[in-house]
Amino acid sequence: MRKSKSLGVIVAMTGCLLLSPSTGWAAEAMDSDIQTIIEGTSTNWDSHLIGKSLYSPYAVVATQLGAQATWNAKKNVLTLTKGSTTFTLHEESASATTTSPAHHTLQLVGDNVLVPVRAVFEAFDYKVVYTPATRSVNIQSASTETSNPNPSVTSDTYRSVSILTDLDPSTATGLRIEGVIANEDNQVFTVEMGSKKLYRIAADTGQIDTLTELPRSGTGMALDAEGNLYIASGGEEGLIYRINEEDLSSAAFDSSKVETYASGVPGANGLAFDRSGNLYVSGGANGAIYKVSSNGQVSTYASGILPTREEQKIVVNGIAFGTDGQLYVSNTSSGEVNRFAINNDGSLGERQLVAQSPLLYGADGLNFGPDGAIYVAANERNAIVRVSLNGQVSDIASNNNNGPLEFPASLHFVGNTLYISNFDQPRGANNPNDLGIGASIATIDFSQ
Ligand SMILES: [Ca+2]
Ligand SMILES: [Ca+2]
Ligand SMILES: [Ca+2]
Repeated sequence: MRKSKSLGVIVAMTGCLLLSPSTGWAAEAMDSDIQTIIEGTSTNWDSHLIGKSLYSPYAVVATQLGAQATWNAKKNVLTLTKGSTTFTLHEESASATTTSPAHHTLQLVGDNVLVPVRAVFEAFDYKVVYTPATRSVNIQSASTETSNPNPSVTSDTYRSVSILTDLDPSTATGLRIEGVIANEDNQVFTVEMGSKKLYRIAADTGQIDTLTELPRSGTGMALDAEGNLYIASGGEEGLIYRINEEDLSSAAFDSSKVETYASGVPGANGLAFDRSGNLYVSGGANGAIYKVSSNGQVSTYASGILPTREEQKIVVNGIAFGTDGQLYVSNTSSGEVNRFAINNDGSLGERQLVAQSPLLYGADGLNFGPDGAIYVAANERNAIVRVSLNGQVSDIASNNNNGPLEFPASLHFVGNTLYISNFDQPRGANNPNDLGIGASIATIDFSQ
C-alpha cells in the first residue's frame, strides 16, 4: 500500500538536489496509521507523525490541491502556489530555537520532503478536522459542488452550530438525551434518559417545561399526520409510547396519559411513519426492523445488516422515509446508510447501500434536509454529516469534545432549522465529556 519514496519530481525541478542523509529530528518521525480522508474519500497517503503534526509527501499534497510546487534547493524552501495563494515552507533549523513558526516547517526524511497536512490545506482554505476516535483527518474544500435540487440552500459548506437550550445550566455532565423532534407549533421535545422526563422546549425562547415523566426511558421520536407524539423505549421488551397531540400543549400531566401504543419491539430506537400511517421502528443492535400497522399490529423483519466494529454493535438506528418512498437506515457500527424499498405487504425489499464512510462511524439519527440530501448525526465523531442521494459524504459541522456538538444522537428538520440532541455520552470524540455545555438542544440554520 505504501508509495515508494521518490525524489523524482524534485530532482526534475531542480536538477541538483542533495539531501543530508540524516538529520537530528528524523528519528522522531513515526510512520502513522492516521488516515487522511479528502472530500469523504479515503486516501492511502504515506503519513508520518512528527511531534503532534501529521506530515505527508509534498507531491501528493500539491497534486491534491492542484498547486504548483517550487523547490529552492539552496535554501531548502518549498513554495506552493495556487491562484492568488502562496504558502512557503522552510526546513526546520537544526537548533530547537527556530524563529519560524513550527507549522510552516517542512521535514526532510530520507529522500522525502514532507509537509504538514493541516497547515498546508488550511492555507488554501480547506477545513481540516482530526477525529481521535477513528484516527482520521478529514479534509473538505469550502467549495465542493454537488447537485442540489434547492439552489436557495447551499450545501457542503461548514455551518455554524447554535445552542437553543441547555438542559441543565448548572452542570456540563450528567444528563443524557437521545431523541429530539420538533413540530410546526414551535415546540421541541426530548426525553432525559435518567429521570425519564419528557421536556417541551419553546423553539423561539428555549424555555423548558417538564411535560410528564414516562414509565420508562425513551429514545427516538416521531409525529404522526395528526401531530400525536410517539417515543421509542428499547430494551428487551421494547415499547412504543404515544401522547395525544392536545396534551403536548397542556400543563404538566402524570404518566396515566402516556399510552403504550405497541410492545414486542426489542431494542426499539428510531421511528418513522410511512404515508399510510404505518410506523417503522429500528431495533438497534438486534438488527431487526419492525412495522407497527395503524391498528397496532407488529411485524418483525430481519434487515440483514451486520456490525463491522466490535466496540459498536448497533446496526439499525436512525430511520426515515425518503420522498422516493424508500426507508433509509443508518448503521452505527459500519458507518453506512442503507435503504430499503418497501414491498406491497409492508415488508422490507432489497437492501441497497447508499454510502459507507469513516465519516459515518457512529451514524445515529438520520433525516432529510431542505436540499433533499440525507443528514446524519455521527454521534461518536461529534459531527453532522451530509450524504447526497448519490452517496457523496461530507461533514457540515464537527468539533472536538468542548462542543457545541457533544455526542449528537438525533436530528430533525422543521423547514430550514435543524434541531439536534446532544446526548453527551463520554465516547469517541466526546471523551472525556466534562467539557462543553452537556445535554442540550443544538440548532443549525439552513436558510442561507
Ligand atoms: Ca449544561
Ligand atoms: Ca438513536
Ligand atoms: Ca460535554
